[in-house]
Amino acid sequence: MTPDYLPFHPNPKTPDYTPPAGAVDAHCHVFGPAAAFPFAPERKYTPCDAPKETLFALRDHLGFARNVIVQATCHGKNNAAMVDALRAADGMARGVAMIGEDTSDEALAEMDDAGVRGVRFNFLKRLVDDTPHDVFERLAARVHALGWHIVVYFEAQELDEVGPLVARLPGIVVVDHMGRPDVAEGVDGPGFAAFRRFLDAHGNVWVKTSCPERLTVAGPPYDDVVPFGAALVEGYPDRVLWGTDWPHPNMKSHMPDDGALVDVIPRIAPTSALQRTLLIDNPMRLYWPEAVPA
Ligand code: 0GY
Repeated sequence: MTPDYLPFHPNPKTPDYTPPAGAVDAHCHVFGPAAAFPFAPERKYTPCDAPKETLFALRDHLGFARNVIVQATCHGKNNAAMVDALRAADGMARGVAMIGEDTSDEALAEMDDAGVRGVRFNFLKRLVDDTPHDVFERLAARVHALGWHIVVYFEAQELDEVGPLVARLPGIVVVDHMGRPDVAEGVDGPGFAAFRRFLDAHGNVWVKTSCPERLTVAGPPYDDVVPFGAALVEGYPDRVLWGTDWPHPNMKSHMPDDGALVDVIPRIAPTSALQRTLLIDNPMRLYWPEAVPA
């Protein structure tokens, strides 16, 4: 099976920035290996294999302790590769699944046992076929009952369409990749202002300050994206997460050096207190609450 986008960086640098001990990479994926975990027939892209062993080695190399492994569309609603990685991680990984109405309560319970703590609703038309909003609402009610949260992936121009649904979802809702702003508009542009108003209005909505590599127009070292991440960390310190997005599915412009991505962290979270909140306190509250002292 031939991948139809760039392979992940073969040899990421050691970051100049050292994350605090216990840091969580709160957005990454595992893909395949296809021989064991075939990709979904309905997928919109074919990734290269990105197995759990490589993810765990990268985690150690970058100075992280834990991973949140997010189901990506290339595996569809078959969460087996992600669950296999969770079971191999010795409690040091949690998962976010993709499910449908045909996902049984038994399957949810099994995923919960493996460490899944959320579901992802993907609204990107280039990645998934449309799901009616009432289906998402029914799925949200089912997983809310398990204590899971919801991750949503949409682009800035879809906020008007998706925002009302997101506002109705129960519990914590995490928006992927800063809400995918149009960086060319600048941090004071109308799209990001609308996203910030949405965050201001909905205190249960969190945001991942991830993916400068996807959002940038200028390219590395992502100077044009830094103000967006910095505004979110400063404005919503208790509702931000950070992740590598390794192995960067579907990246066609350039493949980031994961070490260089880590070096963006102190530029968006300039104090050690903010870095601790972003990399430890927030993700631990969401994914390992049992390990957080009361
Ligand atoms: C990401 C981003 C992308 C892919 C997916 O589920 C996915 O296939 O999320 C993308 O293409 O923007 O978070 O990995």
